[in-house]
Amino acid sequence: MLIDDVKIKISAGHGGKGAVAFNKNLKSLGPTGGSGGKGGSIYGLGVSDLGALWQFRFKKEFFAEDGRDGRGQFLDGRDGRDLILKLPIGTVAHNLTNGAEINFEKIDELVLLAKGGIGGKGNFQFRSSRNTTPKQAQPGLPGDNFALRLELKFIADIGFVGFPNVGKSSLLNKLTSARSKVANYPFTTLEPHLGAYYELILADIPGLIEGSSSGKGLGIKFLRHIERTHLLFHFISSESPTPSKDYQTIRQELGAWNSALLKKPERLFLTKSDLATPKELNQKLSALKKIDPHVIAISMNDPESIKNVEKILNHIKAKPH
Ligand SMILES: Nc1nc2c(ncn2[C@@H]2O[C@H](COP(=O)(O)OP(=O)(O)OP(=O)(O)O)[C@@H](O)[C@H]2O)c(=O)[nH]1
Ligand SMILES: [Mg+2]
Repeated sequence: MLIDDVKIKISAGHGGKGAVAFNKNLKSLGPTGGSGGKGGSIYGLGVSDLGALWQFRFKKEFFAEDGRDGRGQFLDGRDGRDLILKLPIGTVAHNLTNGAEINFEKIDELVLLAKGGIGGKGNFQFRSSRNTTPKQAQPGLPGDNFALRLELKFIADIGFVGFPNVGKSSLLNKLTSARSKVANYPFTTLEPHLGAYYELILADIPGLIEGSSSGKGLGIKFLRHIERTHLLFHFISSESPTPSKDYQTIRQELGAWNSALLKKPERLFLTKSDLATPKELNQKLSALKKIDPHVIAISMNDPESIKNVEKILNHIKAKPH
């Protein structure tokens, strides 16, 4: 199971206290209280492992170490150790406490999430010509603590959408080295899958049905994974008696999630063309041409049609958005 939406709490370390201490040596009286160490901060680190949010499945609270207190004899407290949380690229960290949003888009990118509190000054820092025996020291300050929602949105170029069982995963597997499960029943794909066609990342997502937006089937929450794509590939099976209606149904579900999905450029494909007679195929293609004049028929059993899909991808690859 892919974890793609979790809430956690993070608390950076508290700064250590400054010390009040004096030299015990009678020849050199004076303040010797060291300062407290800084509290550890919490950082997010972009990683390629899309399953990295799994670490938050049970553990929900994360703390960085507190700074140590200062001591006498000029001993400053040690800084608290920082904590680094690995987050898959494509993660949006929504800070539920202050409303900020941070996007993790690059591998190895380190971003501060919560800053550790500063340490208090010890009395040595308060010495002056007027006050050679200061008795004051500061407490350390608390670190930032926030509630975070970590939402994974795949970074893909093209999103595959359509009813279940129309051949989305079959095509992904054919075009890329992905191994998305394929079977002759609806809702085979339970989680989004990515595949790379050269530098283009294709995202195969679970099938949609009428009412997905109100929770039918697998629901629509996985549509978040194609929110950032540049383009949608919309697949309609030639087994369907009503291809144009299928198209509208899927569009309605997409719009219910986020109307921005409806503004993305899309390409239509009439799949499983080997299962329709040439006459039926022509009828269905002409119906769909009213929606996308470039619609093409494809079949896993027709290598020429797969080449046509590759041509489209090569064209997209050559003209990045
Ligand atoms: N005859 C024929 N069968 C196909 C073709 N493409 C896919 N299939 C079969 O159709 C069934 C569904 O294919 P999938 O690729 O799993 O379909 P999907 O759209 O990913 O389905 P979900 O994951 O349930 O949304 C499988 O049994 C495939 O072998 C095709 O071009 N021709
Ligand atoms: Mg599938």
